Amino acid sequence: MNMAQNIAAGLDRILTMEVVRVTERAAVAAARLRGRGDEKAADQVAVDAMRQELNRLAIKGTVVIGEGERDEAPMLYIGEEVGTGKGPAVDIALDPLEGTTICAKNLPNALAVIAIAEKGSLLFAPDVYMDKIAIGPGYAEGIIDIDASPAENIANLANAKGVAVSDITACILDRPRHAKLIDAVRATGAAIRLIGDGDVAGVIHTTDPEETGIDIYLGTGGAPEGVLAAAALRCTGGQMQGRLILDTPEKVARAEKMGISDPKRVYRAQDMARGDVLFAATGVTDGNLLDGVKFGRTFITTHTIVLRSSSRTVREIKARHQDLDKF
Ligand code: VTB
Repeated sequence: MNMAQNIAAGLDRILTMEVVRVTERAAVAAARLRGRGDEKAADQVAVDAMRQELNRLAIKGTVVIGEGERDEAPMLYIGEEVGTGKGPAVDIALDPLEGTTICAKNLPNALAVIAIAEKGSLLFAPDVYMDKIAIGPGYAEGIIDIDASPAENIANLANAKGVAVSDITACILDRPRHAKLIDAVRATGAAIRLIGDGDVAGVIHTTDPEETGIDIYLGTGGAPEGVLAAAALRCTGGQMQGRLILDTPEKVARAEKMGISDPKRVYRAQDMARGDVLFAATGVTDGNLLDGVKFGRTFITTHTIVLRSSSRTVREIKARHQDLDKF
């Protein structure tokens, strides 16, 4: 493939391999602080580690989903330029430690996550809540609808899957704000997996129900996490809809500043992450899809999933790191 073809095909494919180091490194750093009850410290080391590795990538990257606005996050803030500056211009969404509380408590499914897309292709979302619904691949377009009731969505999904509603499991963040949603889902006879945090993993889990036991993701979580999850679904297939919750004039104004003119718009995965997208996640703690970092006496093991939308390739990379000094 010559240079022109490579560009026409989207992101430079070599990035798919390079990006692994970025999440591996953040995951190892965070994993050293698993189960210490200190969310901030775990997040901080993950941010530092991810930034260092990111700055070695041959890209001209702009963080569009990061650790926060410039004044609240010293590193990996929204708008920060990352990479060597010599390479393709790309947008980056990242969460060096998705599930800080999970990591601090050493519970399942904490991840180090990144998505890279062509410049201008990721939704520039404010850090507000987003209402989300997602299912995995293999279903006709439109069988879920964010405006339909949970009962309708679950019935449609069960029907499409060819199972009883009672065979469906929904993943929902365990929050008081979801009390009604939880009641509505339970009333259908479906099961619920309540998660403490980590709705990026929650959405991704719908893409492999046989492995994870989760068929559908429902409820409100962070909008930045929504964009990251959408990037993953673009690569694996599956359907997602999200709507920002802009329930105060201040939030509407913040969103407007970021270019969002219709506060009620429903975004599909392909609206949140367009064009060619790469997604990588390394397990920090053990989870349903990824093992957590393992510290051996002479080596460290990491488990990463790397996805690319244009080829729909799903790579799992188990790495044994023997040069312990590099972390
Ligand atoms: C979710 C979850 C994250 O934030 O997006 C959640 O995936 C939403 O916010 O791990 P609340 O905690 O206020 O419900 C996290 O828990 C933390 O970023």
